[in-house]
Amino acid sequence: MEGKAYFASDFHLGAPDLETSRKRERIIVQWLDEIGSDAGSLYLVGDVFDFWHDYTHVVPKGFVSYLAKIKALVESGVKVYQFKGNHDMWLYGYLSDELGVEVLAQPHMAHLHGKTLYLAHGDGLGPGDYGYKLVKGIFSNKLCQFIFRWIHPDLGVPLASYLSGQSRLAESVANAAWQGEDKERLMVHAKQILGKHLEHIDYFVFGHRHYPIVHPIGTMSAYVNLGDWIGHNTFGVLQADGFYLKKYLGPGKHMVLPPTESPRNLHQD
Ligand SMILES: [Mn+2]
Repeated sequence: MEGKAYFASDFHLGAPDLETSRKRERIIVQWLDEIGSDAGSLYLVGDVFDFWHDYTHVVPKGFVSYLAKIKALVESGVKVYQFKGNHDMWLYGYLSDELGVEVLAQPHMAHLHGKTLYLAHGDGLGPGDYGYKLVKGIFSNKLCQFIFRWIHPDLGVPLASYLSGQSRLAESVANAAWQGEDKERLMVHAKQILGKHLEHIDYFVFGHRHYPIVHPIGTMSAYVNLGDWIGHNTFGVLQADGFYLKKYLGPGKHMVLPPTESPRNLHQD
């Protein structure tokens, strides 16, 4: 039997401080432990780390129980994918070499349980957002990456973590409420892809937005945002009878979030 496919994003491990992050890491590891029993694949849809940089000989401190759990899942036969997010785009090879995770930088199509999925972290997709697209261009620039690599980690990591926190705060203010179907960039992006893609797509699954929702596109497709593990602890699961967005409530407990016709503001609960 085909194992279930699980989806989660935006753990932002490391933020806003070590103590808070460790508490969140424990909950995430507990959840990973539970899904290990029936998972065939796990898609980590970006911003797993609030900041990450692969140096040639140095690994950023922290996240040991999380990294060990991911390695254990891979070794038990779960296929683990991790998208680069806007906070952790500097993954060069550590996660793939050391943990056996497949790192993805571009939108990815998956065929699972008879469904077709379009997956992406979501940063820089859709109309507008030119300021961010410029910043992403700079961070993706080989010369800038080369220069950052030569800043001592004791200086470079706190500096980048600070900038990462600033950008996360700016995003969370801008993203507080649902903008409406025609203004939500990832929703617009999904509709554009659906319009020009030859193959039917059942689910568009993104992170980045930190707003958990399943919202229909026409009658045959849906936009899914996985939310985050800062305030929502939400995840997706695709199994034989369809896709569910769920909220993890603690050991052994989760609830299904119903698909919406008109989005409710989950930030209030
Ligand atoms: Mn994020």
